[in-house]
Amino acid sequence: MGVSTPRRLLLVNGPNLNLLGIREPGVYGHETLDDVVRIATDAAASHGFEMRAVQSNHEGVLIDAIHAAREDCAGIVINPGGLTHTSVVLRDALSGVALPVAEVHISDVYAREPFRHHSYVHDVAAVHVIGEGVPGYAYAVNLLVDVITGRADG
Ligand code: CA2
Repeated sequence: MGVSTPRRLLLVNGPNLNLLGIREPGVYGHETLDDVVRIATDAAASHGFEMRAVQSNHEGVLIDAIHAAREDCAGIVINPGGLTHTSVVLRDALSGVALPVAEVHISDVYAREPFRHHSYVHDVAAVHVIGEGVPGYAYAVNLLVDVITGRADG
């Protein structure tokens, strides 16, 4: 990690993840988006990193937050929601800012419908945590910090 690497991460949650804990608990569990933010923020703090969290149902808001991270974040933890499977635009934003990325999915997308098996984000992410539930966000933070600090290459 360089002397000027910011000790801050960006947590991005995509469309519909504001419904966590409210709908479809059989798929996504009972924890809410607030729980996700707290779990990820605590994991970041355990490594001396701050967390900035954004959730939006609007692709452009997510793109703007990713671009802004270039200024003051060391890496991005992202659950793109359904945009995972559709968005070249989101992939280009992540690739364009050239920060290390951790891709998180609460559910095991590979055990679900075939259209969830492809991720446009997959090969721009250094870390993948899939199907580990909400605790997966903490695992993703830990692995991403390893990448940022040079303890692992993904
Ligand atoms: O498993 C994941 O984390 C997903 O990224 C969640 C997305 C889905 O499209 C991906 O295939 C896998 C869906 C996010 C919507 O979340 C909801 C939560 C509660 C109720 C309804 C939707």
